[in-house]
Amino acid sequence: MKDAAPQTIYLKDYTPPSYLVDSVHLTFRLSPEHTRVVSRIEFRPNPEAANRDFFLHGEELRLHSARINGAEVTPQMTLEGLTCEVPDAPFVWESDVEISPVANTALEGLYISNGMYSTQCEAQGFRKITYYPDRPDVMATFTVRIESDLPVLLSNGNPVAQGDGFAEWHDPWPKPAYLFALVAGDLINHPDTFTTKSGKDVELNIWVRPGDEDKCAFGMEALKKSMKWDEDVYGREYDLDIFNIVAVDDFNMGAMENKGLNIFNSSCVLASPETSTDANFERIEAIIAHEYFHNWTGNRITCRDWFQLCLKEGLTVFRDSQFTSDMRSAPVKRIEDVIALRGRQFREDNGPLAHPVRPDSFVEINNFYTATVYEKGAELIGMLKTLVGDADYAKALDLYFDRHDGDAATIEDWLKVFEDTTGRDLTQFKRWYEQAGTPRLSVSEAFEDGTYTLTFKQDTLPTPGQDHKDPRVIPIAVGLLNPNGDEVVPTTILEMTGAEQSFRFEGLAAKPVPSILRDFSAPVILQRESSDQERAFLLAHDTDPFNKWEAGRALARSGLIAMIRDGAAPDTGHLDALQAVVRDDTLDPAFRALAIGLPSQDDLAQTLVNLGEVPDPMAIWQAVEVLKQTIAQHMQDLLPRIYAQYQVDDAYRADADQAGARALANAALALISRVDGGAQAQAQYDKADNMTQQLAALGCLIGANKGDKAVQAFYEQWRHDRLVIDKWFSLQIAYSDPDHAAEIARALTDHPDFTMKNPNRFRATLGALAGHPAGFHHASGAGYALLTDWLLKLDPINPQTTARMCSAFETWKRYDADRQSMILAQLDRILGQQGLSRDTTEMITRIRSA
Ligand code: 0A1
Ligand code: ZN
Repeated sequence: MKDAAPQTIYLKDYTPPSYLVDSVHLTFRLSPEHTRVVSRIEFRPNPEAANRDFFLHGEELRLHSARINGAEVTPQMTLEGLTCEVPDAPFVWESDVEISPVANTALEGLYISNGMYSTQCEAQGFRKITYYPDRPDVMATFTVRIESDLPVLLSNGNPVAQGDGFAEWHDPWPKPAYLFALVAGDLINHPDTFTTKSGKDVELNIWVRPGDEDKCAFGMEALKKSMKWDEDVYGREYDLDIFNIVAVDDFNMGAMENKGLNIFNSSCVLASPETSTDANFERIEAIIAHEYFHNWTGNRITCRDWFQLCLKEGLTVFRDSQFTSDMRSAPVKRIEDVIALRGRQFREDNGPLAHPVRPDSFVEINNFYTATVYEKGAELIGMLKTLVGDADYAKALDLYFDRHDGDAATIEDWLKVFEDTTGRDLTQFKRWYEQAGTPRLSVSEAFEDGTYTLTFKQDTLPTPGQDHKDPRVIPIAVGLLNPNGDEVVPTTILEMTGAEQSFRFEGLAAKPVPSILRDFSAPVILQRESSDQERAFLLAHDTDPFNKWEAGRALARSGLIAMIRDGAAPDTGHLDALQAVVRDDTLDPAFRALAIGLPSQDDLAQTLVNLGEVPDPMAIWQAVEVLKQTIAQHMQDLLPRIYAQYQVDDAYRADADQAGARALANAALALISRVDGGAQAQAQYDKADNMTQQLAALGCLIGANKGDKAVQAFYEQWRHDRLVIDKWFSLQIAYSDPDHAAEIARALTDHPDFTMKNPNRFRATLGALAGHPAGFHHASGAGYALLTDWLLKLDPINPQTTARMCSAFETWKRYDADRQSMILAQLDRILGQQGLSRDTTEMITRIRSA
């Protein structure tokens, strides 16, 4: 049956399930076109439920037979599942359904990727496997039998039996259906073991397609480190005999935390120095940790309903950030996280797709796996921790695990744990979960008789469906510096609760320079009139690494804005301050590499909007080009020295130290290429033995218009490696000049290696175009048209990936009338497509209604 008419689901309408499930037995007879799924499910009436309506979700299923307590029944089929008369007492439901994994291009439910069977059930994919109450508050133990000739047959939990053509698995931990997984294929494992702190041996495996077995070692180390870290820091031990990870090539997202059987997009687990960059290694380590940490925050304690998604995602992102900070450099991780937060979440919060961290309605839940739920959700946990302090945070988490183990919980449950631990009232804090939009925090200061006063005002612009905003509690970390650069007041947390509030610091000899929002203590936009002189002072003297970086960023931003708005020349004051940081050997090279980076073009566009201007993407691009060119010339003597100094002689290691050195050397190389015409980049390309150096050099060569030969050579070298070829697709677009970006992207979609069926390849190509602001927003409209053409082609095949990419259009209101009308025409073209998916319809409708 086809999709039901789009329906909005509201948090306020939540009702408990009518029937609960005690156990599930599934038998899969795998076949590409005619897989049979036989289920035996023990139901019992839920004493907490208000009614006895029996409904099972089911989509794209062929029902062969159904039985209740052994007697054949004929259910009534509805658009989204089935209903049936059932006893008002515990009963056994059995069904036999047929599905076609090979026809499943949406990659939700059971599908086939490169000859292997794989599943994706979050959020609502299980209903494409069998009839079931597919909601996270129905938790059950699962026993699974897989029948297939394929050599490797995996499911959740522990293996219980295995023989010729079958395997059986039992998961003793009750779980919702979204955590179900099954994998079958001709796979090779990279095995290891881990002994938990209480002495239990756990078998670990990473399963990959033949040929990829040399790319598992790093992921395995990351897994073991994650297991140890969760024991050491959160006291959480693993709870099964086996932990399996599988790499699959066709996957809509990064990875999935299925109980005991994590399934990964191969790009998020496979790694080798020759094929992966340092950034890839860092990301893989973080995602492996993220999925592993879900075992407690997500699986043992899950979400009552999908509105509570941030309960597991915000907390798990926060935990994986803590892990990365501990494994690598905490300041560098914080800066990277804030760059990502501003780039994706602030952008979302500021446009038509803005929604609260806990949304109160949705049409398609897959559209809410957003930067707001994930990244802002994690910021809220960080703020809570700052407000209650480390010791109470640890106590509250222990209570959370104690009190809610085995539950499908809510944000109310989460906050109550903190209230009970600390005696605090978190009513105001809860607004962070309920109100969309990024608060703007403006600051003014006064100094009199040794007393320094900071006055803050907060306000949040209206967002869709929310005109009025109440003040939120904001932890503002502040330090004060003396005019000579010494710190006179170390980091102090100011707790702002009102719309306007002042804080006093007494006994100061001179008017201090404030360092505000240290370590980015709250996800707000700080608005403070400040001079470039003061920014340069903080860049030189701030003891808080985040704010030191932030000062440099603010300097670059103000210089760029003056160039874009007033045609000003690049500010050499800024360049001298920057040069001092780049030269400072006492600073972490990774930090210095971040300090040379400029604000993104999207950040500059938004800054201009905040100043009441209409941004011109081409003018922004040109200003950035001019500034980079000027920096390159200004630092002409320094950069080759830095480049030489930070060459790594030791054998490649993917650790933070080596990665930092390579990042700084590559940042220098990018600038050097602007003055030497790419000579140094060519030399690096020719001798590179790792992807970090090879790819950076290739980018420089393309940027210097010297890339043709290397682009060709790179393809020949790597044509057998799909993950590297994804990079090849992206890079050519990312480094293209704006006048040709759409044309280059279009030509790449004609390349024989382009396929829209693989989400990674689609994102590498069309996502790269959407990520090139001056190319995508080119005045010709060619970028808009090309993306739309492909969204329309992809939607019937893979709605989820189509819908996610629609956010490329979310900033349309920023731009001039011509661009707006070109975008609107494309949005209408999308909405006009017959049979457009619910996912894409919701996204475009929300974007359009801005
Ligand atoms: N829960 C996973 C992400 C994920 C979400 C949805 C998916 O399909 C719609 C797939 C994966 C995580 O946070 O890693
Ligand atoms: Zn997650």
